Amino acid sequence: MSEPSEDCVFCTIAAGGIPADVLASSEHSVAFRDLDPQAPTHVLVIPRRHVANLGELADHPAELADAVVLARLVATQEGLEDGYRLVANTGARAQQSVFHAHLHVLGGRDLTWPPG
Ligand code: D5M
Repeated sequence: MSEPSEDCVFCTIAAGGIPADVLASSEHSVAFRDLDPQAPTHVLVIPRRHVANLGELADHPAELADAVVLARLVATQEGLEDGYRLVANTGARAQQSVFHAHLHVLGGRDLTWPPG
């Protein structure tokens, strides 16, 4: 599960194999704009490591922390100091559609609660 997968679109983005609007990167993580934005700012932060979801990334705490730090950097770069949301859909029932761990960074509008 942790090997890069040719079949995984986010592994391919992390390897530079397909274009993405990359905003920032770090030792363990890459941040790029979501193709289907749900807010004025909608960025995905992914670990370079292929794991299925954020819960699995918690087995690698330094990499989990690296992703959160990169998400905070992106939020700052995007001017989201008034508020932003980090979302990690985990599992099919939570509408996860890409099974490579990722954090959604959402902001730039008033976000409602609860989510659907
Ligand atoms: O979110 C998966 C997200 O990934 C969804 O918002 C679309 C986005 N996506 C899928 N393919 C790409 C590429 N190639 N570039 C940018 N964004 C992409 P989930 O939480 O799994 O539903």
